[in-house]
Amino acid sequence: MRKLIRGRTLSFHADPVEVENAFTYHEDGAVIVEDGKIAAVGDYADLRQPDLPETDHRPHLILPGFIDTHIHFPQVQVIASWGAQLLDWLNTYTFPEESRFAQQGHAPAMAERFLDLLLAHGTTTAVAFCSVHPQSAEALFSAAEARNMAMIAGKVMMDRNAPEAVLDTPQQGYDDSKALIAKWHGRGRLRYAITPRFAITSTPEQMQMAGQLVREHPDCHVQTHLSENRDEIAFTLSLYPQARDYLDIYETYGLLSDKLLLGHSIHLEPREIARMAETGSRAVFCPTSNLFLGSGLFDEAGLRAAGVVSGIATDVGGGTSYSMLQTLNEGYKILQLRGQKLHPFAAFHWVTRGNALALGMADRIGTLDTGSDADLVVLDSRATPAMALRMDRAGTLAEELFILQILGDDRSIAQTYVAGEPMLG
Ligand code: XAN
Repeated sequence: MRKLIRGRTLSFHADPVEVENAFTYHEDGAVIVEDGKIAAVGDYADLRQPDLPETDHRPHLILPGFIDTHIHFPQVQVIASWGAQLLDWLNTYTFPEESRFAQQGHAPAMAERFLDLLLAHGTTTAVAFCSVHPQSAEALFSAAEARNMAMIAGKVMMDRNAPEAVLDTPQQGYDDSKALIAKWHGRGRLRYAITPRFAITSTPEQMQMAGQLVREHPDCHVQTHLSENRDEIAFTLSLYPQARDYLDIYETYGLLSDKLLLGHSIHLEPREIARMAETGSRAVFCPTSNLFLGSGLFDEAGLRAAGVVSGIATDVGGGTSYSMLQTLNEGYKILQLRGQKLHPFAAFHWVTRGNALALGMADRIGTLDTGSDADLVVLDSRATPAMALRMDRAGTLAEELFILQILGDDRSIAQTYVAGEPMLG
């Protein structure tokens, strides 16, 4: 089935540093979609064809769908929990909540709500932590498959320092992950992420098993957390006294590669930064979470200068919004506190092509290039009275993007397409 989607198309095609000069924008543009892929993008006048069905989104912008590189599916009912920093927050709210995913029917119900929320916020791909229970990953993969979404997910492996109800064992964690990989990895648009939660909740025996999974499945992503909070780092190092630093634990067990996504990566030692750059391991900036949990200020420019590739993510439910626009808003402010500037072109590059590059998937998602998957977001820059008023004084595309970046949220998502199919309304 071939169809045309009309609007102001915007897509990026270079590294973030060059991004101000490396985007393609069509004021009266169009995307032609065929069999879920982008068959062409360009000026409407050049692409229109008699008998081709058309959807007209003018004056809205059409971008590649947003990519969220770190989010916790079983935390949909933890978001906005009061008064704690990371370790307290995990013990008080998060682990008890994740234990509910053992209950029959809970994970499938939450999976539908979770994906509804992602799509309502313009997110078409997410890299998700599930609970320790394999049925939570089963539920998320099934629901994502039904919507044909490019979802990356994994059940957390965790065998200590949490309530019994959210613990596995090294062998169980390995066996469950292995079975999930066999069933879901590479099925349609789905991919598996091997997911040792973080070093605090995995014994050395479990880290060993995680390393074995990584060796056996080098094409799977790997996701965990690194250096989010000072108490977390101190506790981690007390559990692994041989380690040179926090990253060294993951290195010892063979987890470091360009498939590894290290959520937070805030309080890093120079050696850790150098090893991340050498191994291609990714840092993932989670601004709303870092502010909400009082964790610290991510050093985007420092990591970039050192050669570390960074993704950006919501980290719901430590994060306070599903919106990648609100994530950019808080990200802008954190970088201001660091004396760094997040230019709107770099920001929109980051949540589309930049995150796709961080995932090694920029040939398929995060772009409007011909041949890539037709995952799209349609953005309304005048979605609220405050935005409309501000837009009346905006003269450039950069200004418009910045208004979306600072004031936008799910109200600005006019439509979300997954593999060419409209998912809202
Ligand atoms: N470390 C974490 N950090 C966070 O923000 N959310 C979590 O669920 C988590 N687990 C370990």
